[in-house]
Amino acid sequence: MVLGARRLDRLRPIAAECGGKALELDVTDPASVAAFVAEVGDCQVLVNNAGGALGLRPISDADVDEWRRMYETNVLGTVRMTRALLPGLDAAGGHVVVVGSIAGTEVYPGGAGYTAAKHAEDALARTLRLELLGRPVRVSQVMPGLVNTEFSLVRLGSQEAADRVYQGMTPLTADDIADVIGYVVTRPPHVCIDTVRVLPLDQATALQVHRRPESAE
Ligand code: 8X3
Repeated sequence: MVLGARRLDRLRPIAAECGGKALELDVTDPASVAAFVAEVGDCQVLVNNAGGALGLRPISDADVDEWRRMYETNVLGTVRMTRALLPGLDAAGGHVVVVGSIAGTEVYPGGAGYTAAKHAEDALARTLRLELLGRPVRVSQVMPGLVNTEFSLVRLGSQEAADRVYQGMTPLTADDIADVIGYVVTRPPHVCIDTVRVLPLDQATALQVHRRPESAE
């Protein structure tokens, strides 16, 4: 198992836990992708997990740099990694997993930069499946709803704002999503799980979330 991310200090303990190798990787940087891929060797499963949202500005106030960074990470990062590892995946009878979002099937005011990027990632995953028809490579997309990671901290810029996103409800955890990915990639070779939408029980759509009143201390 080879794990790639920008923050090696975060990655190393996880790699140690699962007996993998931790390597620095910035999917927005072609040189970083090339250096990472050169270290990978045979690849049977590629999980494109890098992504994220920046801000909640309406289109009338769009920050084009934020849009560009979201597109670079969510969409072009997935393109770079998939293109680079596809020959090996094809030879090995491999599996490409794209971690999209329910934002790839929804729109909401203030979310256009992120939903546009996730819609593009959805189009990418579906197109790849068409292009690889007849080849021994499975393509699966996992689309989570609210997962309590650093996602909202990065998007909103403060811990207080991030905490409000998950207030009064029980969000998914990173482990819940890893569990789904583990299930998807361990089916028999002729079974391709196309798309999985995974939401917390307390969420119906990106904006429709059931919240319980905070209990009095
Ligand atoms: C984010 C999912 O529920 O915040 O990828 O729109 S949600």
